[in-house]
Amino acid sequence: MTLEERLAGYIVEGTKEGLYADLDKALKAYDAPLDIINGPLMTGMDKVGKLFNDNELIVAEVLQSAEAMKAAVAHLEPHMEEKKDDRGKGKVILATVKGDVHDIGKNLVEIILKNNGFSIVNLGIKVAPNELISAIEKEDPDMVGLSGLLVKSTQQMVITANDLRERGINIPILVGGAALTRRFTDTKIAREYEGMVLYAKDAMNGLDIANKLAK
Ligand code: B1M
Repeated sequence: MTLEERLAGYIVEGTKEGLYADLDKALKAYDAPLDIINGPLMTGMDKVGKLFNDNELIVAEVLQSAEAMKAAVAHLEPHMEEKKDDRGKGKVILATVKGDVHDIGKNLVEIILKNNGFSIVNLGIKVAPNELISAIEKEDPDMVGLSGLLVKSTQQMVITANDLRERGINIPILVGGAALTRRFTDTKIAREYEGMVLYAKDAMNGLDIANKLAK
C-alpha cells in the first residue's frame, strides 16, 4: 500500500495505530501539512461519508473515524507555518450552528485562521442564535464564521442571519460546510442579512476571504 492509501485507511478504519509514524513520513514528503489534510485524509473522510450513506458504517464507527481525523490534524498542527509577523488581523467568532455536531471543518478553519494572525473565539457546536448574539455583544468581533454540514444546517444559517439582523448586527459572516453552496448563500442567507455574507468552499478559501476583509 502507498503512503496515501495507508493515511486514508487510518481514517476509514478509525484507527490511530501507525498513524503518527505515517504522518511524520508524509510531513517529509509533502510541501505543507495542509496538503496532507486536503489530500489523503480528506479522501479517507469522503470514503467514510460514502460508506455511511450506503449503510456500511454505523454512527459509532464514523465517530471513530472522526477521532482519527482529529488526532491527525492535532499531530500536524504544530508543523503548520505560523506567520508571527502578521499578528492582530482581527477577531473571529466561530460556531457550528444549532442542531449540528460536526466540528472538524470548523476546527480546521480555527487552526488556519489562528496560524495566520487572527484571534479566534470558538463557541463550539450546536450554537443557538441567542448564544451567538451574546458572544458577539461580549467579544465585539470583526467577523463571524458559521459552519454546518447537514442540509438542515443551511436553513439554520438563514434563521441565524435573520436573528442577527433583527438584533442590529451587521458584521461580515463567513459560512461554510458540505451541504452549502455559493448560490444558496447568496440567494437565501444573504437576503436575510444587512451585512456581508461570504461563502467559503474550504478552510483555505475562508482564510483568503478573511485576509481580504482584514485589509
Ligand atoms: Co455526519 N453526516 N452525521 N457525523 N458526517 C455527514 C455530514 C453526511 C453527509 C454523511 C452521509 O450521509 N453521507 C450526513 C449529512 C446528510 C445531510 O444532511 N446532507 C451526516 C449525517 C446524516 C449525520 C447524522 C444525522 C447521523 C445520525 O445520527 N444518524 C448525525 C448528525 C448529528 C447532528 O449533527 N445533529 C451525524 C453525526 C456524525 C458524527 C458525530 C459521527 C461525526 C462528526 C464528528 C465531529 O465532527 N466531531 C460525523 C462525520 C465525521 C461525518 C462525515 C463522514 C465527515 C465530516 C467531516 O468531518 N469531514 C460526513 C460525510 C462527509 O462530509 N463526507 C458526515 C472532514 C471535514 C474537514 O470536512 O467539515 O466538510 P468539512 O469541512 C470542510 C468544508 O466543508 C469547509 O472547510 C473544510 C475543508 O477545508 N468548511 C468551512 C466547513 N466549515 C467551514 C466554515 C467556514 C469555512 C469553510 O467558515 C466559517
